[in-house]
Amino acid sequence: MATALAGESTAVLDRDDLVAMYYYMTLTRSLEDRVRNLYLQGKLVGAVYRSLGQEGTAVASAYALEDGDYIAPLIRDLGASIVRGVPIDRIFGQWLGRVSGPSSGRDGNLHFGYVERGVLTPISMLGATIPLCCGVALAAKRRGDYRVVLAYIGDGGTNTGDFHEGVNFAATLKLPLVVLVENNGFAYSTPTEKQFVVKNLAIRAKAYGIPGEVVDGNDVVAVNAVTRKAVRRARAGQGPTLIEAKTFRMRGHAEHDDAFYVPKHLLEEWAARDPIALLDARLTQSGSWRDGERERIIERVKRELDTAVGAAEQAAAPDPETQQQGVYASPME
Ligand SMILES: Cc1ncc(C[n+]2csc(CCOP(=O)(O)OP(=O)(O)O)c2C)c(N)n1
Repeated sequence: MATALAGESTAVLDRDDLVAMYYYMTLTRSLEDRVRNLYLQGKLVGAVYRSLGQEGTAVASAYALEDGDYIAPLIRDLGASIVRGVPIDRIFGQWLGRVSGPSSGRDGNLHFGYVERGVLTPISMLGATIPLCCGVALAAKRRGDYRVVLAYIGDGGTNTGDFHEGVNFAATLKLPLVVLVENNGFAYSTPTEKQFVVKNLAIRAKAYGIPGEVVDGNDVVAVNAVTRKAVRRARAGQGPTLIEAKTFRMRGHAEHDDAFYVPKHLLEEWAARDPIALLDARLTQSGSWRDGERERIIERVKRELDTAVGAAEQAAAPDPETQQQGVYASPME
């Protein structure tokens, strides 16, 4: 595994970056807590997916990108969308099915994109994300601007044919793509040992002829370093990298799933490696926190969430007359 603070590129992160990542992870976790509360209050339609315990992977990898780059988030990557600049009042608008949501109230969960900030809309068939990202990366290569596409995929999603076709295609054409596998132990109720027999999914990179990296997904410094290296490679026209971030899904697949099938000891082991607590400890041990800084972040997050939830609750529901808009390229007459 890549180790924290080892290697050339970690030095690029200063304490302000670490504090910023602490803020983004705290915001993501607290935002998802609020979404869960709205769900329990019966204010949301549909399932609530969250990234509890995995916030470090999404935040630290997205933090490695530059303006103009793209991400293709899945259901555990809300932190990446927040880092890339999706406003949180729009995110609540989405969850509440309001016109202020990026899908204008046509969907009520994480199936939204935000093109103005390079956030590609998730694809439900998971593995199909990778060929789609190949298309975006191919366009960037043809334009010659080499904007990088960071594609997220779960361990389960890597077992689809589309995933393999996509990575092979990207390798062959040397596309500016970074594929980040979030290996969180389970695909719904299926543990990884019932999905594949390799120890590390990143070893598959060898078969595509591209670099593969295994990283501790709860160590934000390590995740950021590995992603930054892959992004640099992609931007230099050297093609894709396959990163496997080892992390853990601390809730069920969604809030309706009590995860009875997840062994307790695994939850305990991973709780001791919580990414926010690890970063807090790092900042404390290195004497990097300024007086009251952590408390100010927690206050700021609370304030921002109060405002964002309030704005979303005030926003209108979509007008039924508009239901066919946005479904076809040109609306049906
Ligand atoms: C082709 C396909 N099969 C099944 C599903 C239903 N489904 C949605 S998420 C999911 C589990 C995905 O697991 P993984 O890729 O490991 O991601 P995680 O949920 O652990 O983040 C399944 C089976 C789907 N969306 N698409």
